[in-house]
Amino acid sequence: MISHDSISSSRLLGDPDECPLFLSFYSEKSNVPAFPININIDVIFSQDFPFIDGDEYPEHPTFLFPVILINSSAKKSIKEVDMRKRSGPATKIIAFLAITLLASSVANAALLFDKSEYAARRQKLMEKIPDGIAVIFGAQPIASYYSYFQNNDFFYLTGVEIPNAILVVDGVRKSSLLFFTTTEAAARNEGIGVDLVKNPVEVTGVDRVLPYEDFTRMMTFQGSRAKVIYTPFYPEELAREASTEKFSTLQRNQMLNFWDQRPTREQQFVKLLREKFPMTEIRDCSNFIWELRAIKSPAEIELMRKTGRIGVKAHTEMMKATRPGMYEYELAAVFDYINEKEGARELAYGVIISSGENHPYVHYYKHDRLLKDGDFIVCDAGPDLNYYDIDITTSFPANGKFTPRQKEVYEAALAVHEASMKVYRPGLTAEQCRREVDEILTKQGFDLKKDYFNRMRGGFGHYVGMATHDVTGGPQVLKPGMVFANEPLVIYPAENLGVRVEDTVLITETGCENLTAGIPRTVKDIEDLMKKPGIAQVLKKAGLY
Ligand SMILES: [Mn+2]
Repeated sequence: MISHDSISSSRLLGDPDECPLFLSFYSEKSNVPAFPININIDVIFSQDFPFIDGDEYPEHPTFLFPVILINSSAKKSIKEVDMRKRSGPATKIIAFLAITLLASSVANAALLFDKSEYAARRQKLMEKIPDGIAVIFGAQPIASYYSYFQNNDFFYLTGVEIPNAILVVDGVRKSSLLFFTTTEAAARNEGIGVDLVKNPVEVTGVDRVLPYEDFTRMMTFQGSRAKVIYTPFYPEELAREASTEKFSTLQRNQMLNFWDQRPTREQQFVKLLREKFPMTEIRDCSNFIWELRAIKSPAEIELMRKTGRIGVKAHTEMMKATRPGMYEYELAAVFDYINEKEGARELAYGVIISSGENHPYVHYYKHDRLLKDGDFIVCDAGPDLNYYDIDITTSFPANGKFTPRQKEVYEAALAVHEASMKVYRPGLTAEQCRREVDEILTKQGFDLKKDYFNRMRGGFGHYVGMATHDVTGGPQVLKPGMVFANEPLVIYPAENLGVRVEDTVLITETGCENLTAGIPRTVKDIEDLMKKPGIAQVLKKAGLY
């Protein structure tokens, strides 16, 4: 195996102007731990390498190279290789051997959860569709420089991150079929476990795995015989999206826009199904999947606890680092840094910071204000760890010291938040929750006639899970396994003051659990925390920034 250094040096091969994609591949893949050497060729292109056939480099190649290997002692420059020539059979054999070598040297990433978890979810979906089949598309390859992100419903049912995969759940025969076509090396490029590609039935626990191309044949046969074909009518939910909100946005701006009128991908599929299978009923199954997603399993809860702990740490460090004279985006950067350092590679949503005149705008993503002495900050930010989100909001003074008015409003919000935590339990409705919260506040001596208590009552916020605004709406009646936001909020635009205290809460068998416990929340705790030097102050002291 060659070292990182020799991989780096191989980047020097070739002319960047002649071969930009090739070089970008290397700069992206320089963290690959090992490449096989001692293969008696300098460069191997797979047959799918996009610009082998093209006269120009494609701007957005969808499938990038299964294999490129460079002998560490290669003398030949890349530009000497005829890139337009397809690999011959001998090269393919060597490429295959190389892939096998590569595969054996890499630990295979398993699914996020045990395969039995996904089987149980598909089983529950089968029970909801006893009269038909459900067809669920995975996300397409992305046309941007982000890494691939599976859509939440597909990932929920399969744990599979392969682009352009299709899941068919058969409620009549009680079986699951997965369709995809990829290569081991393409999977490696996406960071997908090689074992998943080599032994997909074994790894995923579905009954059969077929090439993507066989989907049409299956539909020709099965589609016309099925009494009902179910498919999600709502748009697929990708990173930082919520399906129902996405639907409303697309409806307003695309489907009902006179100069656009394009259907969504899902609508187009429904239309095709209705045209091709006129005797078959086509029904929505979005809600069936969302009903399942609303109740979290023990494995999901464990992951969300971990995600919650990361969010707590990131919020605490961000608060600690805040001082007047900093820009809000510096706070966002601290959040982002701690989040990623702790292993959460994504944010659940762009960091929201409202301060000054921005308090009324509860989804202000630009975080571009320069913080002044006396400003009050509302920061809504959460990690996404392995497709699971956490929603947290902290409210604190930029200078680390509450004014009497900030303290008064903040403590009212905190009281509603804490009283809610005392009453959340299975069987509770939002109205009951409000009544019981009022009782607790009265007993604590709060005057409920105060304006802020009228604006801010106990209750339940939105669900939280794979999306921050998970599935549709929020709970009506609490059930064990539900996860939602406890987020009392009050805003006084004329005073440049807004307050929100938000944690992500799990309903247990007997009550609730704060998945984001541990954030300094009392006025004293926040003021004490902000007296300490945060990351920004430590960097400054060290002469950096
Ligand atoms: Mn929220």
